[in-house]
Amino acid sequence: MRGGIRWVKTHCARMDHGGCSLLVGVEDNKIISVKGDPDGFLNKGYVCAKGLASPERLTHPDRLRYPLRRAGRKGEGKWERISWPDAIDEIAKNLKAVKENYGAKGIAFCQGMPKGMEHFVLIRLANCFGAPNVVSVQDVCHAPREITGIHTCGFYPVTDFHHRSQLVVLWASNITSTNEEGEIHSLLIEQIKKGTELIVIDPRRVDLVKEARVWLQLRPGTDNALALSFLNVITGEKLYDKDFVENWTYGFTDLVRHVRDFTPERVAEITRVNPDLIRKAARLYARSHPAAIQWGNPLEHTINAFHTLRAIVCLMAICGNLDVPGGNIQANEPNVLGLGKFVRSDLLPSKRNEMIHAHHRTIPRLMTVPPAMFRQAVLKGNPYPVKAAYMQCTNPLLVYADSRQTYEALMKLEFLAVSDIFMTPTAAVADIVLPAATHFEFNDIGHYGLGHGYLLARPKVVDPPDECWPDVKILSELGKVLTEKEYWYDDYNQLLEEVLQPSGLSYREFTERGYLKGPDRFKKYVSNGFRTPTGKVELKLSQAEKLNLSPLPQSAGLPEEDDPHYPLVLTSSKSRYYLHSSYRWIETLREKRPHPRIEIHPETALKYQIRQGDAVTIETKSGKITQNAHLTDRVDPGVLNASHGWWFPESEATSLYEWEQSNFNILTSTKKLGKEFGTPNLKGVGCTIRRNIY
Ligand SMILES: Nc1nc2c(c(=O)[nH]1)N[C@H]1C(S)=C(S)[C@@H](COP(=O)(O)OP(=O)(O)OC[C@H]3O[C@@H](n4cnc5c(=O)[nH]c(N)nc54)[C@H](O)[C@@H]3O)O[C@H]1N2
Ligand SMILES: Nc1nc2c(c(=O)[nH]1)N[C@H]1C(S)=C(S)[C@@H](COP(=O)(O)OP(=O)(O)OC[C@H]3O[C@@H](n4cnc5c(=O)[nH]c(N)nc54)[C@H](O)[C@@H]3O)O[C@H]1N2
Ligand code: SF4
Ligand SMILES: [Mo]
Repeated sequence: MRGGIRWVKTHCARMDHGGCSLLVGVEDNKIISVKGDPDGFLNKGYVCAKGLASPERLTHPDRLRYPLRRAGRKGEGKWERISWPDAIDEIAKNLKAVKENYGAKGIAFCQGMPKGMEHFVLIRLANCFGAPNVVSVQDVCHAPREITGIHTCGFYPVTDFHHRSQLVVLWASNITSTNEEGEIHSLLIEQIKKGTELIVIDPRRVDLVKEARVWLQLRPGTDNALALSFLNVITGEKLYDKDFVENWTYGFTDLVRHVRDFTPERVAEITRVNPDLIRKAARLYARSHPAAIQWGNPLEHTINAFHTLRAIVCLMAICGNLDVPGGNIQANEPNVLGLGKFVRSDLLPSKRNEMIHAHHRTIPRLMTVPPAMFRQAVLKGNPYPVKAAYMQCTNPLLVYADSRQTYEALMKLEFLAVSDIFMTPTAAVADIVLPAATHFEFNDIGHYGLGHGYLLARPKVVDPPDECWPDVKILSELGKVLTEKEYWYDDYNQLLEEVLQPSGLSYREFTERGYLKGPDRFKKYVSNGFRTPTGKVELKLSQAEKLNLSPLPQSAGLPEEDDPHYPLVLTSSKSRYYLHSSYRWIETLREKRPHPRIEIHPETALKYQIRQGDAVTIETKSGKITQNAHLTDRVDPGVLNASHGWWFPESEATSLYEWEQSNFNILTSTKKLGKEFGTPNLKGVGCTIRRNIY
């Protein structure tokens, strides 16, 4: 019997960090419609193309539906269907064997962008199992911003779009495409309509440049020098907030002396930005109150991430924009279970010393292994061997810098299990592939642990098909076999109740409310001081020596030396139609962006005899790939913007879905890594191009 349409309110997820409230129409266990919820706390009715296409993930005919065991050589594309008990057994048997021979540190638990509670349950499983190595893409995604914030001002300063800003700086943030971490751009657009001004710092003329008072079209990978130049102008012209600086900062005179050399003229040579524009932007930021810096992900794609981000937090501080409404705030979390307790860090107090990267002396607060260091452990046994990995929600063959090194590492692992919703190049070289249930198919909590001060309800809307299991269930079942049963529940949904318990709400009550938000409280430092060793914003780090860090933000100039063989400067950005390497197989999205494209200025195209749509070889010192030319004056003639995350799900399994063909990370390298976070240079890489001749 047909039941008619039922509308369920939930939040979008796993198409980016998530955040938009959605109204989902369901009929007979099938989603037939998705709409933006006008009452959405973050989106006010907005929904993007990915959100609208998101139910197609559930029903794609090629979706993984049963656990698979490798039946041929690694990567040969031959599989046999096995039962869940057999899959769990086989994973447990292999992980236990490695633990016996090499210790639990010989196993890596790998996660991509955190997508929901599965991320934290994975860390819990690793802790319960005694395994210190959770590998994550955090080295290029948020860890540098969060940890640098904590060292400098005691918290992670997030943009407050919920209160009026006089000015917003979009610094390496293409918010109308990426809406990252729930900074859904509709909130910003509302503000712009009411008169909020904009500065855009981006090598490309992104959508919001048309609304901007100033656009700094810098050379990719040079934000570091630019930020120091802002500090030079603002301190030199005494445009800072004097009361704040006097009462709440440490090391101001040292910083002033330190940035004296970074004049706009000198920095213009590095950044290619006109010195007068640098001055104009710095003055505008300093004179606007409150002003917020929406700082994006490319700031983390450099070996100098720590210094760049330190300089930017110093800017927020000296201009009096920290923890004020409409500035960069310390979001207050709702009353739910703390992360440390949920992930059971108590069970593995030795983790800090045992983690792979502790041996490389990265910044001590970094609790996940940088992927480059994980691969060194697999390939060279440095600092000790890693022999097996469990991966969920990630596609390392596309998303880690230096894809060939990733390939070698994956092939060398003695055992690899991958949980995904679709066969990917990474899953294709695994020993066991697990069919995950995905968003809309289980109860989940969004934005837990992300530091934005709210939790979003993502109640289940439909049942998963066939034998797809939510990751949290898979991890719980593995936990019961690999670790003490007492850490797990008969019903994995209890893990969600555990998180919510301090709030006094059940999961059901939480979903009725839709979201939980911490209180709006600002300028907490007035009563408590900043949570740094000096109680002030540490423009100069008071414990730099102890932590093996530079006390003041440094500049290393260009990300790499100019090389006449590679005269063009390469960067990349995320596509509004995809999430990293995910979802090239969703038809309605693929129709919108069928090919990997590289943005080339028409003058440059002419010089290299390239026409619109031509297949073009892009070559760096590390390798070469092919993408299709898209001629546009959005980029400077000296700069190219390529697409990240491309593979071809429609091609042969034996080619690993042509993982090498257009994959941006074939062009990147891990030879140089940032000392603090193990981050490679992904931006500002020297390259050359030519038209492919067939
Ligand atoms: N549609 C979509 N949304 C996403 C994602 C996705 O893959 N697709 N990924 C999600 C994730 S995990 C993240 S971390 C966020 C990231 O979201 P964003 O921070 O917006 O990241 P990007 O798109 O990489 O880059 C943002 C802008 O920086 C510019 N840029 C490139 N190089 C440089 C540079 O060297 N300096 C400066 N100043 N700007 C530069 C690019 O031109 C681009 O316009 O988005 C999230 N949302
Ligand atoms: N050169 C370069 N490299 C980059 C970046 C860049 O800008 N340039 N960006 C970096 C950043 S910011 C990030 S966050 C990383 C992203 O790194 P990843 O998070 O590894 O990226 P994705 O390609 O989105 O891979 C996610 C995988 O999860 C699967 N998946 C989706 N839903 C589920 C689910 O419910 N369960 C399971 N088990 N699997 C699911 C998808 O099918 C997909 O294969 O890449 C980083 N790498
Ligand atoms: S912006 Fe993000 S959260 Fe909103 S609908 Fe699109 S993918 Fe979903
Ligand atoms: Mo990310």
